[in-house]
Amino acid sequence: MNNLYIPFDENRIKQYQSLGYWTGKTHFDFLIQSCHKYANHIAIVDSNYTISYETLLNLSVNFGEYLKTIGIEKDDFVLLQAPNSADFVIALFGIFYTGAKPIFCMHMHNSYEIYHIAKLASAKGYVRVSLPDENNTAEEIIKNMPAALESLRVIKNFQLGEIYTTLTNQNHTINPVSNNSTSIAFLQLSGGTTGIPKLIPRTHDEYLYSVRESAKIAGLDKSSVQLVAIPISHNFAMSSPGILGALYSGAKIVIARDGSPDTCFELIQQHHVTQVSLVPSLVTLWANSTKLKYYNLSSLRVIQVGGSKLSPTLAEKFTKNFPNMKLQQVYGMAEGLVNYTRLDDDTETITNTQGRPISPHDKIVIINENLQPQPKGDIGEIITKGPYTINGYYNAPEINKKSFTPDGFYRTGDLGFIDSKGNIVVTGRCKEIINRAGEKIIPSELETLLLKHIKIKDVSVVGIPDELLGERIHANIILQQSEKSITLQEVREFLSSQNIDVQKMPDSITIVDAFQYTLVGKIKK
Ligand code: OOB
Repeated sequence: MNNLYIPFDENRIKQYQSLGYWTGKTHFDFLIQSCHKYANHIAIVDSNYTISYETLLNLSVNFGEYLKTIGIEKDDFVLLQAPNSADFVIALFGIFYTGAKPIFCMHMHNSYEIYHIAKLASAKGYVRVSLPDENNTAEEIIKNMPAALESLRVIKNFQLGEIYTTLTNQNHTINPVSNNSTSIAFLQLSGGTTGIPKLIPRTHDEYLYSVRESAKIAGLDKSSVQLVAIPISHNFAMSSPGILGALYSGAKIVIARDGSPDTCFELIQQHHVTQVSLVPSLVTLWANSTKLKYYNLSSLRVIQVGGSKLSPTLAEKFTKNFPNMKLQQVYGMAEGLVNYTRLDDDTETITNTQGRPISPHDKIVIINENLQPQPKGDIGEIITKGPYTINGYYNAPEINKKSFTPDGFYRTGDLGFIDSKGNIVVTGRCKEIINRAGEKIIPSELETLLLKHIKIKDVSVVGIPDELLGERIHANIILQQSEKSITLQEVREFLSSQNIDVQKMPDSITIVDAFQYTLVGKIKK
C-alpha cells in the first residue's frame, strides 16, 4: 500500500489463501452473506429497537449511501464513536459500504484522544453517536481539540436512535464500493508503552478468519443469544467471537448499555441470553451481586472471560457455583492473536490456563530479554506471528522497531509460559501499561499531561493491585519546592480541563519526596 502500513508478504498471503483461511471477502460481503442467509432472524435487540438481519443490511446500505452524499469516499479513514447500541453496528457497516475505513474510538474518548488519533491517521471523517443525557457532540469535541486538523472535513453527530429513524424508510439497491480483501479494513486502538494509543491496521481477510474460527470455538449457532456487556468497539466485543461472530452464526445480539448486574441480569432473563463475554472485574461484580437471587439466569450456557487475568480462585469459585455454565478463558489482543480454553477442556485447564490459539498456524514463542527462545515450561515474554496478527502498527516506524522482533513476531509485552498440554498461562507483563478492569492505560501519557501542572515537579503513574478492578491508577507526585500540597480532586480537575477520557483519571495519589531509580536511570515502578 504505502510505507505507513506493513503488509503480509506474498508467500504468507498465498499460504493463508490456499489453506482456506483467507477467503477473499470483505466485511460488507460478509454482512450481505449473513443477512441473506438469516434474513428474517432477529439480528439486534437494544434498548431502543429490535432489527432483523434484513433490516440491518438495509439500514447499513442506507447509511453508507448517506455517507457518500456528505463526502465519504473509498479509503478515507473515518473515526467512529458510539455507545453500546445498534447504531454502532449500522454505522460500522455503513462505513464499510463506502469502502472507507473506520477507526474504532471508545465512546468515552474526548478531544485529547480524538485529536491524536485523527492526526496519526489523517482521518477525513468523524461519525459520533451521542447519548440523550450527554452534551458532548462531535462538533464540541472538535472545538476543544488542542489544534485544528486540516484533514478532518466530514463531521457528523447523531443522537442515539437517529440513524435508525431517519434511514428506516429508504430503499437503495445494494451496491457497495468494492475493496481488496487483503487491504486495511479498519484501525483498532491499542494501549502501549509510549504516548497516545497506537493504530492497529486489520485487514478484511485476516480479521474475518479470526471471527469465523472464534464463533466455532465459542459454540455459537443461530439459536444463540449473545449479550454485549463490555464496550462494543473493543476487539473482544467485536470479534472474539463478539458481534461479528454472532452475525456470522445467525445469532441474536442483545446490546446492554453498560455491564452492571442491574442492566444485564434483566436482559439475560428477558431475552434468554445464552452467551456473554466479561472482563474479570465484571465477573466479580456479578458473582457478588445481591440481585443474583431475584433473576432467572439459567439460559446462560457460556461465559467468556478475558481482557485481563482471571484468578484461578475466582475461576474455581465460578465453576463450582455455576455448574451448568461453561467458563471460557480468552487471552487476546487487538493486534491479533487470540487464545481460548475450549468448551470441552477439563476443569483444571479451564481454571488455570488462558487457553491455546485459534489457528494451527499461530506461532507462539517464549523468549528471554535477549530475544532467545526459552525451553518449554519456562517463563518469558510471549511473542507471536500468524494468519491474523499484524506485522506493524500504522504510521509508527519507530514503535515498530521495538514492538516487533527482526523476524516479524509481535512482542505482546506479556509474560507467561506454555504448559505440557500446549496451553498458555499468563503470569505477568513486561510492558508498561495499567490494566484497569480490562481498559488499558498508558502511564507515560498521564505523566506527560500531569507534568504540565504548575504544582508538579515530577510524577510517576503506576497500577496498584485492586481486588475488584485488577489494577487501579495511582500517581506518585513530587511537588515543586514552593508547593505544600495537591489533592486528588485538583489532579482530576486539571486532567479534565485537558479533555481526556474520564476512565484514565487517577484513582489515588501519594505525595513523595523522591523516586527510586533503576541502574539505567528509569523510575523504579
Ligand atoms: C484484549 O485486547 P487489548 O488489545 O485491549 O489488550 C491486550 C492485552 C494483552 O496483551 C494482555 O496484557 C491483556 O490485555 N489480556 C490478558 C487477558 N486477555 C487480555 N491478560 C491476562 N489474561 C487474559 N485472559 O484485552 C482482548 C482482545 C481480544 C479478546 C480478549 C481480550
